[in-house]
Amino acid sequence: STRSSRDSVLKFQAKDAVDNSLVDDVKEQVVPLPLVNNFNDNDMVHDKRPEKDRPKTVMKKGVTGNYEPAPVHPGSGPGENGEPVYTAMDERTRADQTIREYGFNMVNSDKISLDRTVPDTRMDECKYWHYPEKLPTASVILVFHNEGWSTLVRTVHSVINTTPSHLLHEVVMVDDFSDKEHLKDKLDQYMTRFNGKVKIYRNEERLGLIRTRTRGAELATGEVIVFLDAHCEGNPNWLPPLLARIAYDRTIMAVPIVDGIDWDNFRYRPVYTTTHHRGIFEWGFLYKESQVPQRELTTRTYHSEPYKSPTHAGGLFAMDRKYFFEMGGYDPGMQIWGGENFELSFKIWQCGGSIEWVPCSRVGHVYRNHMPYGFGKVDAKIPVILLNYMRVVEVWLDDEFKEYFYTREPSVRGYPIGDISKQLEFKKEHNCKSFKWFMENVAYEVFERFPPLPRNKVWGEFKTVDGNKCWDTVGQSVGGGPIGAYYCHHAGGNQMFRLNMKGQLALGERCLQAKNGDTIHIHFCETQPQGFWDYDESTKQVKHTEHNSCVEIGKDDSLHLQPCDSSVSRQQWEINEVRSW
Ligand code: LR7
Ligand code: MN
Repeated sequence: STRSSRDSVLKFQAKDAVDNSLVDDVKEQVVPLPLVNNFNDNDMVHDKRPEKDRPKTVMKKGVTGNYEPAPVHPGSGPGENGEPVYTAMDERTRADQTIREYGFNMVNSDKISLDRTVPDTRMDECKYWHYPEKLPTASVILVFHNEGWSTLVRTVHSVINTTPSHLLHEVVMVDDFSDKEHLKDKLDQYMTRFNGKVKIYRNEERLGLIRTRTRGAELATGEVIVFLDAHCEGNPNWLPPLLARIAYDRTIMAVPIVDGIDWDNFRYRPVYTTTHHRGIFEWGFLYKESQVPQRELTTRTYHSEPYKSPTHAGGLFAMDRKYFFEMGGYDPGMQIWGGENFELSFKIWQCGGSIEWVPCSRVGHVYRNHMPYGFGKVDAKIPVILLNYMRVVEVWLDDEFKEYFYTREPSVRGYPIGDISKQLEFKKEHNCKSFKWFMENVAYEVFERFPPLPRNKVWGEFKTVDGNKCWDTVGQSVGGGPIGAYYCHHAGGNQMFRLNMKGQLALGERCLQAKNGDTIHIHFCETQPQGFWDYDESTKQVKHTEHNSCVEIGKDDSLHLQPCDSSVSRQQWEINEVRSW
């Protein structure tokens, strides 16, 4: 599937050169924090105020920060301090049912206080930042579709408990046409306890998360909009560091570090506590995170300072509300789920703004076990996520880069994606820079990790010449058993392979390797897009040039490398391009 996933988050080996040592120096040090824009290009900063007129964030070592809350002491109930909770034997059936329904173990979630504490996972330095006294107010926007009760309501409690009340203008909840009873009157009733601070709006049809967020932004009246998924818990003092960046320059999208919360036991699990990571992508636009290059980190004085990032996961970020609409909001042609993070990111960067990840702002997000909901009525003959990616690619990428995407996702090339003239017009009017500029100046590590893809030699389903069996992952994933063949379903997915001009044979972002010169297994692709595979159009054989052997289907539908013999029909493969439209 094309879901972005933390499973495939990239972790580079390079060690951070910056030491995250504890702050033990009580001598006051005042260092202004405008250090982030190191571009020569002055147009980068939309905010034209001279440096001296901008609200300052300063480090005062040993002096507790002005927004720093008093430490909260964890209660004694289940799940306090982000500890895990467990399911008893007699709860198992009901717990499993909630997991299927929500992707979360709601039986465990229901045991945890709606006001539970989570561990402070910030770097120690974070307690000593002093943010501007005057910060813009925030509307926290939570869009939701058929979310479970306690995870949703705990998000609201957490937002209220972990933000300064004078900065929290409102919580805007937008119900994306949920059909669960607990999300109707019961929810309205419940939220009245917050005396109007929490507002609930409802869609009259399913709009999907992207359009629902746009609606939330339109309904919001705070100066800054902060989007969170509807299953989050804030770390201490997460909001002011985001607002401070926007106060400094309203064209900055400020992104918190997203800690993990377990879908089953709700353990709060910190990520990246000493090293810095940022959002990138591969050429199929699967979202990735990788360690921030030194080139970026060395522009900063403190290890806890914000740093620039090419993109973000999508769910959690803060933006000046007017600036969001000046940027056109999200492309209204994108549907339901996926790709909107890239659209907004590329648009912001290429049209003069910037994205920063803010290490002192941390928010936990419950990663689901699986996506429990369908996408509803969708106007597309290809997967909606790919349609969304195509709109991003066609508007924001230059031709050479578009080609890498279509090499990676050949089955959608040429699919009509609807009207993008407004987006192209926007790009022209705002004098937006090229994707090449973005790649060279912002996302410069992407090419190191994901070099340009050689063109495909052949792609599609690999079918036996007699019979209707196709190469199939047969449920195997990275590091697992051998792939085999199965009845052709002509739907692509786990039966769609690509062989490129440099001999690499891939399925999605994964590659095929021969094991012991015999069976074929799936691995993450090597950085260099090359390999030992070849296809002989005349004999229809798939060859492994290193082992000098050919892929043959066994009587049991297993795949093996055997000495090449073009008279053996079990070594002959028809390769048919597959399209869903
Ligand atoms: O049709 C829908 N309508 C909705 O209102 C589908 C979803 N939603 C709501 C849903 O209830 C939730 O509050 O939208 C929010 C996000 O949906 P999730 O939680 O099912 O998405 P996700 O966490 O699996 O996916 C990530 O990618 C999405 C699509 O691109 C969004 O950008 C999500 O916000 C994003 N989540 C994060 O970035 C969290 C952290 C990293 C990850 C993954
Ligand atoms: Mn989510």
